Amino acid sequence: MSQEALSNLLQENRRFAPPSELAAGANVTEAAYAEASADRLAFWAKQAGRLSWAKPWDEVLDWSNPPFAKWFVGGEINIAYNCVDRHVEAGRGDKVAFYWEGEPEGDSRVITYADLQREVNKAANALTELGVVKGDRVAIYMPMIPETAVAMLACARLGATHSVVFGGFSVDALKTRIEDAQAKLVITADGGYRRGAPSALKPTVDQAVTDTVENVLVVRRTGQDVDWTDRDVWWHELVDRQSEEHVPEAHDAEHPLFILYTSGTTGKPKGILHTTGGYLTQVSYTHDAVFDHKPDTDVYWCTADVGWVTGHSYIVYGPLSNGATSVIYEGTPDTPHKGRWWEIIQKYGVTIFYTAPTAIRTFMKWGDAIPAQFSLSSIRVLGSVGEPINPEAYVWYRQNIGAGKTPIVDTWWQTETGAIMISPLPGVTHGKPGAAMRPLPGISADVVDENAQSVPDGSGGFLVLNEPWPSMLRTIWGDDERFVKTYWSRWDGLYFAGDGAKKDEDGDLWLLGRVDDVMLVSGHNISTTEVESALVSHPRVAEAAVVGATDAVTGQAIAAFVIPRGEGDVDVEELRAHVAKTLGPIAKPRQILVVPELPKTRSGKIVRRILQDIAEGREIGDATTLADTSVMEAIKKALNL
Ligand code: 6R9
Repeated sequence: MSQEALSNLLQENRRFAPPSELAAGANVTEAAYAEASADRLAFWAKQAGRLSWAKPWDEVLDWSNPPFAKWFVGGEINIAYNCVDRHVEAGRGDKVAFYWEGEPEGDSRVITYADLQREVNKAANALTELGVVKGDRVAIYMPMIPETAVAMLACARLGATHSVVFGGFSVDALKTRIEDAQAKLVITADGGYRRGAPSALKPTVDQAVTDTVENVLVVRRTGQDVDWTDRDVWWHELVDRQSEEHVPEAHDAEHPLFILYTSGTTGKPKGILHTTGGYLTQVSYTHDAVFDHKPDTDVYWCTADVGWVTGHSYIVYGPLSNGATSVIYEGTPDTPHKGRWWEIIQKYGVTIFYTAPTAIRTFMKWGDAIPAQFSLSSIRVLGSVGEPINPEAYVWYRQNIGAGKTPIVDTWWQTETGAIMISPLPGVTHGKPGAAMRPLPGISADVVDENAQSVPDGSGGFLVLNEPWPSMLRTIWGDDERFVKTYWSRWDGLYFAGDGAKKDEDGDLWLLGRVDDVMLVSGHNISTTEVESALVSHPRVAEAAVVGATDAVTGQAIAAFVIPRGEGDVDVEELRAHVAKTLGPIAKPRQILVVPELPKTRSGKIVRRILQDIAEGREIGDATTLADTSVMEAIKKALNL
């Protein structure tokens, strides 16, 4: 990206005030911002007090060796105890922890906190019998079933560091992750249900295990045939016969809790390391504050896969630390019909719903009539995560899922940040479609120019975090140097998130996508996000992905891929004119290609590299991290490639 700040082309003036009832009873009020900025460390110490510590900390933050932070120094805590046992001890053992909904209809389970305690204890005893001890690494390659959360909590209880690998990843992806973490155990299942059929997992593990792996622990989920070796152990044979008692040991606040790999655009995946006390403090606080979670009345559903950081922080650790009742769904949103998610919301009376813009745009494409068939009146807070939410998708979500009145929290954060960093508070903030708004209380962020100078309101630049935060990544597993180089070396003392952002006239923040994706057209920086949002604001466009393609005249030219909404042919000239009208002639795409699907990762992020290959007429590169590799065939067919 050049010296010039990111463009600021999009005009979006709609505003939504928090509903007065929600504002009146909100967990967090405006006062929290002032309280936190008066004494940030005292604020976080107070939030850490939400948890039950075996030994209090001596110091809130040790930042004497930046960027290597230590939070709650000297404190000791057990995460599984905080997420499970403590609720049972407080007399809430009968409260539902998880309503689990399998993909095959009628296949559901209800798991109370007392059930969860028994299962986690048995699993911890089973892992101990397999020789897993504190400090070992355990890889988890699972479908979305309750045993996945149980396995994570059992590791946390023992102090074994888990590395969850998304169940859609290939042999190579799993193997490099097992190797890098030197996992001693892999926990998997025979398979899981996806799109109406069992989908195997165990054969991938069989090919991916390396020398360090002593055992593979296998949950029987689908009952499909699996190959078996001496190394393999059935979960039901080992775990079911264990004692239901297990005494949790307290772990140091900085004990490694988990490694989660992010692929990045180049090179070997980065093992993002999160530790114990600070991580749980911030996921617990943010789950309470951002979703206004009320443990006695709310039914919470985060639709993420547990292989994504959102699943770690907002399906497992955040909600359980707050004694939440959550829904977990195993399968895809269109099985056996396109209203499955809304049917689940109706069935369980979901009150807080957290999903990704990619899913929202898919539902827009499927049409308003589908959610309209279900009662969604229980919903009182909606959330979004994973990429900037296009204003049009925001308004559709509010209108069709939120009955035109439910606040939407657009939550910006990363695998690296561990927990939500920038978001509206549903009882405080006036929502603006497309804006993540302000850093949360206790969090400090800014938008800076090339020289690390804070930009004025109304301008764009680079999003940075300028104070350490409790759930920050501690390093890249085994590679401190890469940690410093990747995140902390661009400007002294600032964490560079890799995202572009702008401050509007009120000083509120709008995320503009990864800076690597910013296009340079005739000397102007144009954000892919803004052009995509302009396209999605046209009634005939459901989804759009934009890339900069090399162009002899303009340096880069805008190439857009759109998925149509509604029936009939799409007039691409009309779409080009619409973008020119919305953002200005400079942002008019050189070409627009109509496609049935877009290449995406599991967390819904568009893999622009692949689209760039198409736009520049190259052979299509590595597609192994796509959520669904068949998408590429559909695109090639539509474009006659
Ligand atoms: C939680 C998660 C991180 C990247 C991040 C940014 C994008 C996530 C966003 C958002 C705009 C939001 N991102 N949430 N951009 N608005 N509300 O997604 O983690 O998979 O590591 O991705 O996702 O580009 O830098 P991760």
